[in-house]
Amino acid sequence: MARKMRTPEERSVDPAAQQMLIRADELGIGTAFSRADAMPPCNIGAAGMCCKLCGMGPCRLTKDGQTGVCGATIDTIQARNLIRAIAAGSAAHSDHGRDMAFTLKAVANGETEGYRIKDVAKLHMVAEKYDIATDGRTPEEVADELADLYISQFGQQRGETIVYKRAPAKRQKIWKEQGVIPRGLDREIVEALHRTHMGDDQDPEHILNHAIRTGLADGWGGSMIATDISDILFGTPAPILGQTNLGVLKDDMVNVVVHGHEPTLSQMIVAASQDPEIIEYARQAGANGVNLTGICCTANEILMRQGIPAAGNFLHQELSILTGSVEAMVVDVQCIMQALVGLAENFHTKIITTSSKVRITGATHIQFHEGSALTTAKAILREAIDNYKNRGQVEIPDVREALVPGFSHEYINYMLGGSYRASFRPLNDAIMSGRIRGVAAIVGCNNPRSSQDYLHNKVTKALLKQDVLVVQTGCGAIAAAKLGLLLGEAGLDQVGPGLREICETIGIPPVLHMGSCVDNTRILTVLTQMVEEGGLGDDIDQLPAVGLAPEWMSEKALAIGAYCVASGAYVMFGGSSPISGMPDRMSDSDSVARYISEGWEAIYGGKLEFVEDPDDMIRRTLDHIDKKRAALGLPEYDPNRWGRSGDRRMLELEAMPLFERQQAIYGVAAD
Ligand code: NFS
Repeated sequence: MARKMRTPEERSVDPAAQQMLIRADELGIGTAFSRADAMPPCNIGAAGMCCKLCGMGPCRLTKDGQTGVCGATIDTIQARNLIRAIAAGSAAHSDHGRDMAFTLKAVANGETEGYRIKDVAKLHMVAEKYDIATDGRTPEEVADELADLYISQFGQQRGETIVYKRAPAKRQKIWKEQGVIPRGLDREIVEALHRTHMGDDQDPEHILNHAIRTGLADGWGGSMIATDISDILFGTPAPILGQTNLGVLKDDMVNVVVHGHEPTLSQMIVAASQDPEIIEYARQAGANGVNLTGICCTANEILMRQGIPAAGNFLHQELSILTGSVEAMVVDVQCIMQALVGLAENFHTKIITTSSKVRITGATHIQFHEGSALTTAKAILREAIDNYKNRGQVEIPDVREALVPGFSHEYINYMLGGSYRASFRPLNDAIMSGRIRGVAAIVGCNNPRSSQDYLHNKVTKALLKQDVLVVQTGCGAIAAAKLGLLLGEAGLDQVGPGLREICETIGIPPVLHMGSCVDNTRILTVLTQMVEEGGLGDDIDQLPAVGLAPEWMSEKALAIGAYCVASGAYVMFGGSSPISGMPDRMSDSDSVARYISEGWEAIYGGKLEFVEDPDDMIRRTLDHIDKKRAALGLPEYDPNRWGRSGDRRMLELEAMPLFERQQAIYGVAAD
């Protein structure tokens, strides 16, 4: 029987994507969307009912009470599969952090080309958290000591890693009592693999307890290190105007798309693309210069620091090549589809790999080293420029949207109070009064199994209407940006009255773009600062806040979910559940799904759930926020109380005749 192939409108809600999917069909070229249609997920593996950890299997546990050849139960198998995914996600984020730490060390010792310590204030701020002396020392001396400290965290064998000390005091105590503070970042990941080797840890709860420790090695470890060092080397983000979607590609310029995750390479390509010698080289090739754009989180890194346009999120990597306008797609690590090389063969696009960890058969490899970073970046751009003459027919969708990214936690603190009285007080007050009902972090990937951006945007729009302030990172942020929700006033007609007042008063969009996926740690810092500001309890689990990954697909997302739960957050994943098992599992008191929800909530105050229906996800979010508000003794959320102040009210008043205006303001008309 022929499988149902979805229409372009069913595959993505983004008109630029739809246009490229029509082009793909016309040209007879496959994409992740068509491959997803042609190959439904294995219903045994997708539900976590398959164990392939040894050569006696793979075992498929499809009947009640069935075990694997070794006797493993479905709960043990699901717990093992889940922790392995969390370990892989933590490994990816943490290895990124490690490379950043090595780069910082090299910069401190003058061993790199093109890098410098850009944000000395952030360097000092981070150093002081670990009692590294800053007085009378050069930035390089401080950076050298900080780099050594951070590098030591990865291979530490005993004791406690230090990053967790940035969490609220009460949270640290819970982690200590549970024995889940990572000893060393690598050690926890190795132990997750050891425990899940055939014949080791078989108690599902015991396995999942280590999943928390492995996740913490990411969130309060490798990812936080990556964010810190990116800010120190490339600058702490602040709001900047940017653009997104495929319409940022140019038909008269050499288009270079950087794709992947690490800012070390992309930042150098930004620098090289502005070099007069490179611009001249492009002119000689008949182009109007080099147009640099990004995909995935490397896009977020350069979008929020330099305003470099983002060609799109995860599912746009193939679609950007389908425009026929991309001379080179330069990739480093993570979220890179192997299909790119085959797809690019239909056009002139060169796929250039650059990391010692990632090669793709058929791609061009240009090895990137920090020691010759700028030279390599220029060589990559020359390769792209030389390819401009090979361009064939081009079709770039005329679809783009402006956005204002760059809301680092430092900037949020500053914007709420200014330089001299920077504070989270106004945010806490707005939540306490009920103008802001609560906070939702909507993060994570695109997944071609659902309609691209649909779940992200459905949940985001619904929560904004309910006066929930939304913060975003990664591909979710780009999904909302394409809708115009990341652009001040443009998004404000779509939000509730209380939130609107706050956005107008402070001058912010209703959705705050906080960066790449490793920058989910900025959200942890914001939540910690909200706790420390006072009035909203004394730990993260008391905040009216929820974390959502509506279109998740990567193991990194599961690692983020684990550390957010460990930090006290209610986390929901959309799409399919890798631990759903048989349909009646949720009623089984032993089920893994129940344990990571109710079991983890009893210990950490946070819980992880997989919720397929977006309306259910929205309802649960609002219920949770209201429950937390009630527990804090805050007034019940009432949208009718707000909306009569802020810019809109000022405009209304200005439009009134003097007499009416005075009556509206003072209740009586002045003489
Ligand atoms: Ni996060 Fe960023 Fe996107 Fe998902 Fe991939 S790019 S690190 S994993 S797909 S959000």
